[in-house]
Amino acid sequence: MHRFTTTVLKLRPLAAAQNLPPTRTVHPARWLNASVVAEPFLNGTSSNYVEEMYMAWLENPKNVHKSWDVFFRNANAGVPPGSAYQSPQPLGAYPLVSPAVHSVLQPNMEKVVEDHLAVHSLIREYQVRGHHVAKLDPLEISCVDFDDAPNGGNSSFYSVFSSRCEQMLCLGYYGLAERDLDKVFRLPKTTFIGGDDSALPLREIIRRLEMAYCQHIGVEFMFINDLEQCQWIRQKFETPGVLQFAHEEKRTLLARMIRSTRFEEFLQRKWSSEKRFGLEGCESLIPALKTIIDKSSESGVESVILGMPHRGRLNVLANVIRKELEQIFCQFESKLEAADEGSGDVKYHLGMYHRRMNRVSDKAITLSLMANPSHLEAVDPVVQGKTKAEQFYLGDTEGQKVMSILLHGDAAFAGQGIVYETFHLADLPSYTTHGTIHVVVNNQIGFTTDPRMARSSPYPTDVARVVNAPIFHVNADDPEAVMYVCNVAAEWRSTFHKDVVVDLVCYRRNGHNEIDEPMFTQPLMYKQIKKQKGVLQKFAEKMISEGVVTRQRYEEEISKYDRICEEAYIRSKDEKIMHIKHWLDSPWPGFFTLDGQPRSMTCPPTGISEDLLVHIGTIAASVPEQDFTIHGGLTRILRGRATMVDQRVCDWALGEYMAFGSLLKDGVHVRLSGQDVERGTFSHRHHVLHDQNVDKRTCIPMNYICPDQAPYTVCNSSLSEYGVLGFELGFAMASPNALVLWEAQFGDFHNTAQCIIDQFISSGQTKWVRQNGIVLLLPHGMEGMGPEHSSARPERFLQMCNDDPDVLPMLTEDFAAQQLYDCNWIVVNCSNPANYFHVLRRQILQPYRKPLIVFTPKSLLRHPEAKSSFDDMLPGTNFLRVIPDNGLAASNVDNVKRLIFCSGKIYYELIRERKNRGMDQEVAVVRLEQLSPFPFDLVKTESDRYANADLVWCQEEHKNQGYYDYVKPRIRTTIQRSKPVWYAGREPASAPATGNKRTHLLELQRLLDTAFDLKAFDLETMKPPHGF
Ligand SMILES: Cc1ncc(C[n+]2csc(CCOP(=O)(O)OP(=O)(O)O)c2C)c(N)n1
Ligand SMILES: [Mg+2]
Repeated sequence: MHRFTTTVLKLRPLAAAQNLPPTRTVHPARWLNASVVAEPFLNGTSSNYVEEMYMAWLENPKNVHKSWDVFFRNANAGVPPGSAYQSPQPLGAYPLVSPAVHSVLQPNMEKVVEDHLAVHSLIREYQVRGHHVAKLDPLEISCVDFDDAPNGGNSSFYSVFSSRCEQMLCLGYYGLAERDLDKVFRLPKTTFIGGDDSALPLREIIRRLEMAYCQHIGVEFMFINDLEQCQWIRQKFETPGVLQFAHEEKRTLLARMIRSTRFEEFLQRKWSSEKRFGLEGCESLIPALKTIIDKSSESGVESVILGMPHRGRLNVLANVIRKELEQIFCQFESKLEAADEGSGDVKYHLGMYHRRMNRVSDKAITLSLMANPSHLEAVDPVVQGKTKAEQFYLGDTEGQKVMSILLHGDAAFAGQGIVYETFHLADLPSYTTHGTIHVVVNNQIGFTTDPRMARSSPYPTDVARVVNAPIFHVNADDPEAVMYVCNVAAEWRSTFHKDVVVDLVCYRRNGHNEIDEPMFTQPLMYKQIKKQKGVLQKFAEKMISEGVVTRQRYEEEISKYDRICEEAYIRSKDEKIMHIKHWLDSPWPGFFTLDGQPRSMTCPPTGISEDLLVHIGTIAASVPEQDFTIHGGLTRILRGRATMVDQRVCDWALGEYMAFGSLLKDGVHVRLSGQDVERGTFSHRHHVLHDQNVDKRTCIPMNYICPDQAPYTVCNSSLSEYGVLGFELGFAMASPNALVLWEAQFGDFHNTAQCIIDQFISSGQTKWVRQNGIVLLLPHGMEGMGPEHSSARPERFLQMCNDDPDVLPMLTEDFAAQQLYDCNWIVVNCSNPANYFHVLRRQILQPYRKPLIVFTPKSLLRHPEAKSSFDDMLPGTNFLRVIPDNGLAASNVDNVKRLIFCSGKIYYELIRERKNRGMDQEVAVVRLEQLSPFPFDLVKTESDRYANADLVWCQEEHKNQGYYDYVKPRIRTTIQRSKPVWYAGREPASAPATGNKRTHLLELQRLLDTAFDLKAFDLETMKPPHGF
């Protein structure tokens, strides 16, 4: 941690620190009248001080010293500059300076002002930088020098504290001297150290500042721009006596420390060779969390959603969430049989949901700990999304009922970018959760790496400064200080509804896990740790010496908790089966049957009535608010929509409108989030209309479908994929009755959210038995836009699908539904608006939830042929997993020489080329709209139908990309390997697309040539890339 030198060096004014002569800032005198301002001695920073005096004088002349009274009277009466000041009365009458000093000082008003200013600066310096010298580190080691480089390498490893008050030299930096210590100074309004006193001797001022800012709590807050918030914090930490607790509170704290400490010791005794990522060295985390929860419950919070990493997770489950101990202990038993699917790694990854009474507030509270992957901090945005959703469904617009707590390790908090991305959601209207409490287990190490090598900022918490969150550093070896800070953090959240950070500065008694040897890499630190008395022992001794508990009572408490653990341990032996469903963090009551099955296995038809299509289409073409001026270009777009409704057709945007509008009408909340989604990256959507004359006046026609509809949320997000996708995933987790969609600006950018896709979306259900119906809209297509704006990387999504390429499933009647139920996610590329409409509706109407990946079009958004008739959306119609050829080829199947399977936009290039070549009878083109789960049944029907044709997979993507590697083995399995599956497409490449338009068109023509060259795959003449 810090290099703790002395206040002498640390709290000197910055100018002195830089070896520059002290400078004075000139502030404009804001409210002083002109003749006061013109006084020659009131230059520089003294004007601040005088302003304060002047305000006090205005209130009541008696508020200031007689000399100031005379001065202000004269100045106000217009006495010329330099003459308003008159020497004060003999010093004996001067109330602010102690009599001993008065007798020796000559009246010198300028010196008085300067001394006051110096004292004010000193106070401010403590407020700004007191945390630099606070005794935060239980180990008293250091590696950061605040005034030099962030990770000062020249610092001594161990440092010595010395009492600031004795180091009077520091006063020299402020122009004060030891003889000033007993002078009395008026306190500025920006401090609360005086309590009821408005003036104090300098010695006492320093003592109180030391108590407030330089003990076990380091308060970092002066960067906050809001004066009220700064005042609030100053009051919480400066008011004399704030850190005093009643005996009852101390006893509760001790009991919590006992549980936290003895729980780890119990695990260590029973399973000494098991990893558990114990909390030893930071046992006060448990009372910290409990304090936050108690205080929040008192202020009305009913649901707390927690996200946390490995460190102390078992302890949190046991002592905060209150999972039955036997359920935890039995996880160490390797013979447990799994009752349901799931990765089985319960201890460190599964979540928990528990509703119980809070004993302190006497109110019910729900605690959920979110399941999370090993990927540190990845759960942060997911927690935020779920919190937001719960707030949304409860109508909790201020976050008074639902809140989140995020726990972090010091290395991960500083190192992982997702922390920053999550912080930036904190104040955005559609993403704010109205304040998160962050708790950092700052054990000053990450695995084997110490902070000097792991971060460039002095604290691991500096990232929080971007959102003006106050940061409370606290020595975790002082449970009372921890409790105090946590109380303030919870109060801060309930007062300001903003983020706050509690930095528990602690140590890690063992290695990264209990079987790691830390001395290999941190020998000095661990020599120190070995000498360190346990925090419970230290705290208990303090409590006993203060008479809070007797030693006997303390020992009884310990034996009582040990007995509880022992009894649970015996019961845990009876647990033979593990029910992962008991570890769900987000149950969906009523959605499944009692034993967790879907209520049915079929999906009703997804079409809607003509009337509804017309109604929604009309809304989509209208401006439902009075006197609302829209842009002329938009008027044309809306007129176009009205024409489409008249002609009974939909383009892509209208098809989406129909899906959203019809679900909203049925009470299903729809939330669409992502970068620029309101208008749509390609300017096709326009879900939010902007009045051209009135700033910020907007209208969302989708919220005018019908009076009792569900609300529609459409929100442009921050420019973050990882954070926002994680957030929407969390939002979708809260309820199955919502269509939650995240759209990438271009599909290419989804990979900055890869962790959410890999760890949560593709594998979440398998690992954590938790379904999720999130929809990813990924604009995709080779359109000559270069390697960064062309591919949503279908190959990657398909590679993660769980269906077996080599096994032809039983093609039973409910095959399609069963397949959907069994899959880990659904991957589609719809070639027309009707199919997009159906697949979105199916997402909600099917009786289970699966993530849906949609490769969405760009140029097809406006392609005249990529429109759908209302007929394809009426009752009885459905999503088409495969769209057969319906042209000349289909009516004369025996003459068809080639069957081309394809997916997405290439279909339109293929049929254009086929027409140009006059090959409509010879070549059939069949579209795979649902790529995964693979429609074995329908592919079989199509390949059987064209028995004389050879089979080609055609794609516009490069051969090692797109769909080829996924579809080829599955088509081969479907046709029982009776024929080759030829390839027509771009050659393998490392980048997804060329940036050269000419090359792009050339490549396209070449692949079309291959697709329609009926001799291309003659074995004798064939060239390599098309091999089967
Ligand atoms: C994203 C990610 N990278 C790497 C790891 C491997 N890893 C597990 S714990 C750990 C150290 C974490 O240090 P810190 O955040 O300080 O937590 P601590 O273990 O000290 O409590 C690392 C690097 C991981 N789990 N996640
Ligand atoms: Mg750490």
